Amino acid sequence: MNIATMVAGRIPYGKLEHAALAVSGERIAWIGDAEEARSGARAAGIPLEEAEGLWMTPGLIDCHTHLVYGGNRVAEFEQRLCGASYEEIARAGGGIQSTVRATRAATFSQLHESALIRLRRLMAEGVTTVEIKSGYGLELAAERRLLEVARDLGERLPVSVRKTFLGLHALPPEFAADRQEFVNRVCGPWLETLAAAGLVDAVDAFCENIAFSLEETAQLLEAASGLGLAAHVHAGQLSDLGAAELASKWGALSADHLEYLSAAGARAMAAAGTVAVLLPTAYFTLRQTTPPPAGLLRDAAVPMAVATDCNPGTSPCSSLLTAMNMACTLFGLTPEEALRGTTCNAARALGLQDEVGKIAVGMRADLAFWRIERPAELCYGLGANPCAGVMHRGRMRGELN
Ligand code: DI6
Ligand code: FE
Repeated sequence: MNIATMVAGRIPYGKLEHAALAVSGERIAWIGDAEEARSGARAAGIPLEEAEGLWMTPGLIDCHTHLVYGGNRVAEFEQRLCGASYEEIARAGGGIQSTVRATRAATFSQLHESALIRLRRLMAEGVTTVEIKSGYGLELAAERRLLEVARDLGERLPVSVRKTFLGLHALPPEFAADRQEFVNRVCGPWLETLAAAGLVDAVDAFCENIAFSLEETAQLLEAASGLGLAAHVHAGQLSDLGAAELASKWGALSADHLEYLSAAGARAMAAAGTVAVLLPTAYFTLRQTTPPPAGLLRDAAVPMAVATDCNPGTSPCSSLLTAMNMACTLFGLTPEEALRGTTCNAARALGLQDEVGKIAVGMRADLAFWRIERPAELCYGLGANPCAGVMHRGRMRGELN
């Protein structure tokens, strides 16, 4: 076996306190004792990344973002503070539609430049995999541009990108008189074209009374399944339409948000293995008061993931550690659950559980190093960034700091 690097540090939650791993190519080839690794590395002349005293976790995974878009929504933020609700603004043609206008008007490089700033912030906090949704183009060319920006970011930067076609996000004004025609295009030629171009890992729909119905969402899930694509569903953010049940019925990888989730919905998710993606920074931004039923999800053994939902309207947040903090403080997750939510369970939400999200032999060597006293400190600080370094696909992004 060709060992390129070894790393020594502490692995949290019942794992090794004086651990080391060996990296071969992009993968973890061996895990064992730090002392053994040090002498082995010395004897064989293999470089050793000494992270003694630092904690090592799997590289963090942000499994739900909309980080490529044009413009911003700071004016709407002010309107909401003056009493307008998110739904009222959306119904008046603002909200998602204003970002759609700004996104359609933006060039590839403008979209790229603004997304890069947000992505770098995520990466600085130990993120090694990020899911990016389209959904602010809502016409074929603009949706394609968003997905191409997402792909390009993943090719240029040391981070793995999963691309999701959020075709059913909002109804664009040119289809106001013919919803069905819009849904047919999204689920037919647009999806087929984008998938054929290799730009779609999964689809998504905003299933909500201000957005798309259960029937419309089902049409997209059926089309995706016909093409062998995975699916996510924005479910139960503002009301319970039964979207979690629908997502489960179609074997979606995840149902996301879930502030309004019934016991039947949680049971359906458990039976289907659909991951609950919790988005506490969106809940916080909208000043919602009904948190997702974490106890119900826990009791039903539904895996819980935590993500930023990074988007200009409801979650202008590019800090996954902040989302982990709020998953604890607002939703009642334990720090260990929050960390599982951004590692192994987030990997599952993307269908990547055999690749990333765990420190184990055979998994990809995606690691984050932390200068903290104990693992719960990852969730403790607000605006603190204890990340001391990152390894992506077996290569350090820079020096440990
Ligand atoms: N749910 C959300 O929180 C975002 N999209 C969605 O389906 C909000 C999108 C926006 O307001 O721009
Ligand atoms: Fe979202």
